[in-house]
Amino acid sequence: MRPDAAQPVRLEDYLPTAYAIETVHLDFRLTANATRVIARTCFAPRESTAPGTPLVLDGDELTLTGLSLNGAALAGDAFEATPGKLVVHAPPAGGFTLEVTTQIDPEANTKLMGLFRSNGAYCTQCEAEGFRRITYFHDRPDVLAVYTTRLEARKSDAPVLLANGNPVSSGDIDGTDRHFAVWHDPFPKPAYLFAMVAGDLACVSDTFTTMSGRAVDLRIYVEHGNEDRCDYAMDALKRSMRWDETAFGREYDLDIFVIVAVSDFNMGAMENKGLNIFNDKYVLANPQTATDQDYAHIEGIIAHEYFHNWTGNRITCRDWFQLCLKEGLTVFRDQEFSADQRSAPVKRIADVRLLKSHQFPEDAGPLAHPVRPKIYHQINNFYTATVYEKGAELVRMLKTWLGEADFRKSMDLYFERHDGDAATIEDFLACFRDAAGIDISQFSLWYDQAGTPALKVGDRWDEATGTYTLDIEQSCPPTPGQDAKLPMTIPIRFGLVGPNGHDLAWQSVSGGEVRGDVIVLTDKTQRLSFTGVGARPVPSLLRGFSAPVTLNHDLPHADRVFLARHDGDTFNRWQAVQTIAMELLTVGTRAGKAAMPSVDVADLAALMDEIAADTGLEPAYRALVLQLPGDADVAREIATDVDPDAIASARKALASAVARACAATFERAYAEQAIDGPYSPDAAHAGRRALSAVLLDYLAENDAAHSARSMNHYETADNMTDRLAALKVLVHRGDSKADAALEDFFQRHSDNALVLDKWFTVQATAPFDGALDRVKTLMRHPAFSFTNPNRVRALISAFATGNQTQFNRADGAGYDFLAATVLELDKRNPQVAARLLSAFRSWRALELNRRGKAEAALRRVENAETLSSDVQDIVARSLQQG
Ligand code: B3K
Ligand code: ZN
Repeated sequence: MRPDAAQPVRLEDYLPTAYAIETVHLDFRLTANATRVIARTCFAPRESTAPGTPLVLDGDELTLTGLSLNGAALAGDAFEATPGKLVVHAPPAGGFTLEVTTQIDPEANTKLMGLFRSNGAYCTQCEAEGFRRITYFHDRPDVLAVYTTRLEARKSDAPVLLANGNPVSSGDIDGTDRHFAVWHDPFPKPAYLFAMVAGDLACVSDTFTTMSGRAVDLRIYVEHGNEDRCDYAMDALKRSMRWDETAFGREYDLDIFVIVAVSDFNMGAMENKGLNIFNDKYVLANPQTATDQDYAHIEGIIAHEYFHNWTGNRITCRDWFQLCLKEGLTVFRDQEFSADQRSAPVKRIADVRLLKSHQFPEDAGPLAHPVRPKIYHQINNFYTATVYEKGAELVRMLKTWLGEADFRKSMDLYFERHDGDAATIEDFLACFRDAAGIDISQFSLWYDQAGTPALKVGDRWDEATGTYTLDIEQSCPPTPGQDAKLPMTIPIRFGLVGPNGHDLAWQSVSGGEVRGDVIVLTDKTQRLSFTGVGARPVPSLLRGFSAPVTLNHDLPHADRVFLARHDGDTFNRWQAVQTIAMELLTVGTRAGKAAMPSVDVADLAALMDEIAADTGLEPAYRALVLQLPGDADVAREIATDVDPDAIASARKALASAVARACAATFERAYAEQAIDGPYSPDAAHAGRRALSAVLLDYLAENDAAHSARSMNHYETADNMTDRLAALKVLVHRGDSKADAALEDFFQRHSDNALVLDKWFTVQATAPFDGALDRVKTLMRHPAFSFTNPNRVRALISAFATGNQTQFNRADGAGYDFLAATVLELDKRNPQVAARLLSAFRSWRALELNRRGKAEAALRRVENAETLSSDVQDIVARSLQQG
């Protein structure tokens, strides 16, 4: 092990601290390079704490400049301070007040954890362990305290001073050019929810009246000049507040709710109590700068952070192993919100696509971990698709299993029983046990067993007796550190589709529990027999993707085509088309594109033609059905010896065949999507634009005139969604007009960094030779900045995760580039570097040559002289055996 590797933290070792914290008074005197922080904290020993037990506080790169206990300076031998720890050897028995003074350098904080500067404004990010970069503290989620925060700064530097809670007082400091503000947060919270912001920011305000009639002051702070791009975020906030009242009975609890948008931020946003800090990408929008997808993300993330006020803040986590308690649950809540605000089937498909593209590969590779991990070296690396997205699926399964009413009852009990607690997954599940009266023990395995379970299905129809039998076997693949897995409770929503397309009834069922339209699987193998079925059914299983599993059922091709046409469950209609396409693509990849059976290709094209023309289906849904599985989806399906070039060529051949067969319909449907009147980001209009973008791409496939159509789409666009869709078609098809369009796009938006991110991404994801060189050149572009996480993600992460053939170049140059870039970035910002490195998460699935080259690149990272604990953790786990 490297000498600087972080020691592992284990769930089984959990112990509370010896001292609790009642209150903390923080006093910041802000200057760019030497901010002084005084933390006056009241500690109280726990009942079991022996008198004289040392007080041990967390720190990270801290400089201690003063220390007193109960008002008296501490003698040098009474404590020990290093940048990473403060120990008071023998504090007095009973409660005591410790006053710690530290000096920190926000300007030099390139990790963007703790207190840092973004475009001149001071701001904080404390989750997971950033507060210890501000002062010595019990920086862990189970120590809850009431915070009072005083901020002092030069008026010209920072006219706006914000912290958690409600404002208490503010004013000028006589005889100086400084002013101050005091904020008080009455709700006890852990340190990771602390936040402060100070800067010269513009404010957009509104009000919201809660269900009990309290008026809440709503404010969004942004850099000057961005005020006119906050309307959508504000509207989304108000809708979120109302929705949480009606859907979960949750009311907001402070007098003010503040959102601050900053341009340098490691993640999407942060739910600090009453003071959410956002990556500006997820706040700022107008039709000229934001795509429909940006609007949807803004809505979802504003909601997510707001919903954390109850699931995360009022009820927080006992320790970081319980992260999914707040994240999985809050993702589930934001998914439900967006489904309610938009189209539920379209939202579900989008969520499942995200789960499959991000979480399934994680679960199938060396970085696999349970939704509730049991060990970590670096907690920052566990803000993963597994904790968030699979965590949300587990909550969704509870709802599917129990039904709407018992789900709500259980959630009500959770809020009532645990308000003010730092809770665990056991606490959460106990509420479902108690409110719904179910045995939750087998279901709880979902939190502990990593890997995507597989269901192998066989079926039989007995015409003579009208009996339909389903044989289902569940298994879960081995994952790092976990070989044998136990069977789990799996809710399978289903229907038996009859010849006329309607679901058939049955008289009785044996072999397992069926609640309404949900089979509740519990055993490794189960045989369910349905009697009294009127005709041979076609089974529609896992409707709505009711469990995060893979389903292996050799359904005859004709049955799949039947489901694609007739399944009453819109999700499974989409799934049927995807499965047909996936079968073709895997054959085409393994045996060459000529091996795709032309009859099946024709069936797929016929389905797509019908669906494209079906004006009874919403355009957003049609857009999803028409999209073939992506290169990465096919790679995931193939799973071993993956050759990205073979996948790309099969996919191109299939897209081309579909485009040829459907040309006339696609042309007509494309024309039908044109929208008269001004841009609106609402779901109906966005759906039409999504469909027209998919069709534009197909139409460019075989059509000699595509250049003119795409260029026309680009030039006549009155919004970013249409303009970017056309730019992508031009650039990704290597169109002769691509460079001119890129230049035009740059000129239009040269003053807007967030829009230029799209310009970087389009180029980084262009699927042909030269993309890597283009990325390297763009890294020297004046609009690029290695210090801004959004720029790094837009150019470098987009290349590594969104350009399968070029990142996975057979000569390994893509891997070498990523390894070198990660090492460079690691010196500044380990969290973003570690995230970038996880683009290697599926390297073991590659064919031999690429696998060797990827491993060599990972070894170079592993052997670098200095590595952050973040990158060290990812590289070590990526390379571990088994
Ligand atoms: N809770 C934050 C994520 C913090 C990540 C720290 N490395 C945002 C969210 O999930 O809402
Ligand atoms: Zn969250």
